[in-house]
Amino acid sequence: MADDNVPEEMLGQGRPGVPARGRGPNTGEPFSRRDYRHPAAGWGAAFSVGKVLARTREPVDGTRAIFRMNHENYGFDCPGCAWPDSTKGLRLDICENGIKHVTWEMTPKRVGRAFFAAHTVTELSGWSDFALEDQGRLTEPMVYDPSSDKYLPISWPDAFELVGAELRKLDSPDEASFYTSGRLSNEATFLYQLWAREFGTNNLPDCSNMCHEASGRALTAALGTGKGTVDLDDWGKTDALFIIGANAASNAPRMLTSLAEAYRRGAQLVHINPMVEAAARSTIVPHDFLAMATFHATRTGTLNVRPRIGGDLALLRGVGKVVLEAAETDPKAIDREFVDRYTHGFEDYRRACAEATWPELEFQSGVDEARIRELAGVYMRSDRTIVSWCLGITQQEHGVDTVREIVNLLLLRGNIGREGAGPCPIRGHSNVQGNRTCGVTHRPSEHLLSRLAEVCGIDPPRAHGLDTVGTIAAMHRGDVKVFVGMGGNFALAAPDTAYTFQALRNCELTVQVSTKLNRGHLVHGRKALILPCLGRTEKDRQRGGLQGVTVEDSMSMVHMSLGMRNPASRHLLSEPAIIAGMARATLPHSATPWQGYVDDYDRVRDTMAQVLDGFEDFNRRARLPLGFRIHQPARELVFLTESGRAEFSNVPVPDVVPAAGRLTLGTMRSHDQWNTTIYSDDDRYRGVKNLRTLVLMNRDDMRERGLAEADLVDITSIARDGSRRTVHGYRAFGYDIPRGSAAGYMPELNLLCGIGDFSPQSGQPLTKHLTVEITPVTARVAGTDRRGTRRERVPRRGGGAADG
Ligand SMILES: Nc1nc2c(c(=O)[nH]1)N[C@H]1C(S)=C(S)[C@@H](COP(=O)(O)OP(=O)(O)OC[C@H]3O[C@@H](n4cnc5c(=O)[nH]c(N)nc54)[C@H](O)[C@@H]3O)O[C@H]1N2
Ligand SMILES: Nc1nc2c(c(=O)[nH]1)N[C@H]1C(S)=C(S)[C@@H](COP(=O)(O)OP(=O)(O)OC[C@H]3O[C@@H](n4cnc5c(=O)[nH]c(N)nc54)[C@H](O)[C@@H]3O)O[C@H]1N2
Ligand SMILES: [Mo]
Repeated sequence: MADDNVPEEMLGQGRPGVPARGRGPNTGEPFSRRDYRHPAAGWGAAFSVGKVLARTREPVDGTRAIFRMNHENYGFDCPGCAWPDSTKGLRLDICENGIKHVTWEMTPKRVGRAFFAAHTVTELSGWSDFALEDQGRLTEPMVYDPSSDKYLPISWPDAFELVGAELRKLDSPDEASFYTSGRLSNEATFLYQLWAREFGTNNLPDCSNMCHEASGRALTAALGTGKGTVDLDDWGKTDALFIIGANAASNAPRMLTSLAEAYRRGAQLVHINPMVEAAARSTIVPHDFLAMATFHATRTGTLNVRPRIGGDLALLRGVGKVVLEAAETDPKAIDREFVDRYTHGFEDYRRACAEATWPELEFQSGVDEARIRELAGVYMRSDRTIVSWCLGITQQEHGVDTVREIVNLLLLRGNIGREGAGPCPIRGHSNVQGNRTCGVTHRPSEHLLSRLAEVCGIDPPRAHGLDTVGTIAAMHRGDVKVFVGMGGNFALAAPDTAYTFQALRNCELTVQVSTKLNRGHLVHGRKALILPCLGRTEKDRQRGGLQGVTVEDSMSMVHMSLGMRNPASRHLLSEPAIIAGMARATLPHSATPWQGYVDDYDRVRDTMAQVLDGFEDFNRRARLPLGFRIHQPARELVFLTESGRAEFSNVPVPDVVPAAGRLTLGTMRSHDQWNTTIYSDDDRYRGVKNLRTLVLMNRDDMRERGLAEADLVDITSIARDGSRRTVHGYRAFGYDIPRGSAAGYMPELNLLCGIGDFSPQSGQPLTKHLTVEITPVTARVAGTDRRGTRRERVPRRGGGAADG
């Protein structure tokens, strides 16, 4: 086919009538979708793990690594997610997706200089994203050569000098932006932000800007802390757990263990989600060998409440309304003493609840009054309640307000600062929380800046910097000229793919510190570097000996992670070494002991202990068997807010209902992907095989559009500025989802998220809230009828025969 090198087209742009291909392997096997009825994890997970280990062709080493993962004392921290490790000592606390994630990093395949010599960037641009990552681990630094359109080897010193020279050339340090993805260790994070701030900018966008920014902002405003207040022991003591807007079985599978344990204890497990995800049903916990052998499943949900997309605030307001009504006759319905002693703004919140009418709450939430009352009943009968949430709440226009509404409810019954109770955001990347704790933020506090000035002797800029969306817009305008990506896959993770690609291409220099080849290496600036680094599983040897790094999990536990494998290539450097190399080249007169820091990470930790609150005696405490928990004032009922109390909020219930003919589309992950890394085109728990370019719709919404199962559709988003973006050739499937709501996969559907469509409250792109029109295909594929399309083979590319 002539269009082989146009990835945008294979993704469904510009080719009406042709089935779109996703960013996964596109094996060409027939696709299907049917309901999955088995328990989560269990044998489905075991088989899937077996397949992955077989594919990496090293089951023995793979298995050994897994047995070291997340163990107290000298394991490496699973890079899969930020769910905390069990504190009950040695226990095989692992999950299917963690194993996939680790073995993905441990692949024996390598992308060396011969590979780059054989392929131009233009050619590689036609490969699928799966095919790019599937080439294996990067082995040495590479620089883009425009004359041959290829990447050529470059020495580390020359690479550093190129970065330094480009940065020194800028008119202002604010013409550079320094992105982080949440994998980076605490030590590397600290050095990274030190480099950016010593250089002179707070342009430190991170993946949090697309992830839990809303949670941080809301919790800070309400409780004076950016983090949740509960830990895993609290999960073991709670009476009621609310899990809102999360697909835990796929994205935090180790949570299944806690849910199963809670169920056995008799706790209520409420799932609030437009879709009934696998974790809302039952599980066979993989390390419960007896259950595995006898197929004995444990329930992991006791109540499902299914709001429309964006309907959570109205739903939670309704719960508050019921609780406050009950309090009029039953003083125990709320914890009046707690409210009086520790909170502020209660009367205004009470009024907001009283003024909200049931028709409005039902319409905006999509849940009827009886169900809301049932939910409130569960809440009122529970003495200790934990509310946890993830992206279904945060990637919304009203994400901050909704997290605050969660806190409102918790405050009503004093569910903070007590065992078994509190707010619990479920973070994504394994160290995304640590990145923020250790200084990566475009809105640093005056306190952090003055500590940095005093301890590190730098003069950090005081003005706030650019976040992710702000960085993209500034690159697009030409105001940011150098982009450094410290991990991650900015090009695909960010919204408005076409706009973001252009923004990156406008740069003078793009630098990507990565472990694997990805789209960000192909969508680059005039000059471009790929700098390969050690992965978390690998030994990090420096002059001072073997080094460990620390990470912080979702529940503020900080602990050591020690790599155990030999590096994928002897040319790899650690992330701290790469950062220090770039920093020295950028700041030739710097008084910061960059080399000393790299020689021995204890020295970085000693400095961190002086700069960061809660890191006192860092080196010793990091080496405790289970690490340590960062002191959390809100947990002790100390609220670092202006009023010194926990703050109620009282915003009006927002209008989230799509206009007639339109739907709200949320983008989400499949079971077989890790953000932009896609392992296969299957989504087991949603019963999908071999297809990513799909949209799950309510069956009545399909009927209304004349759509039958698996029909090809065009999806057009309508941005707030009125601009439209279309993907062609997606397939519609009927799914148990509320009317007016629809779902499809990220990162493919980032094509539809306009750059201006972010929440003014958090700056987060509205990737769970795209306003779309879904219509039958505008042209028919020659030779296929409506139903016959099921059998049709999607053309192969990328990882297929041509380049595999
Ligand atoms: N295996 C694996 N693990 C991961 C990741 C991965 O890609 N793969 N990614 C990691 C990262 S960075 C993150 S942030 C987390 C993400 O973890 P999740 O938040 O679970 O990620 P999503 O797949 O985006 O799923 C969002 C969920 O929100 C629901 N939802 C959508 N809209 C709404 C709404 O309006 N209200 C409510 N109540 N629910 C809604 C969807 O139905 C879906 O269940 O997982 C982390 N862990
Ligand atoms: N439409 C839509 N878009 C979204 C989301 C959504 O739900 N919908 N979710 C958003 C969220 S929650 C997040 S967190 C972002 C994720 O955005 P990112 O964090 O930028 O993306 P990842 O896919 O996690 O990054 C994968 C890349 O990280 C590199 N990598 C892996 N391990 C290491 C390592 O140890 N060191 C280094 N230096 N590099 C490494 C590899 O090269 C790999 O290709 O995406 C956001 N984008
Ligand atoms: Mo995330």
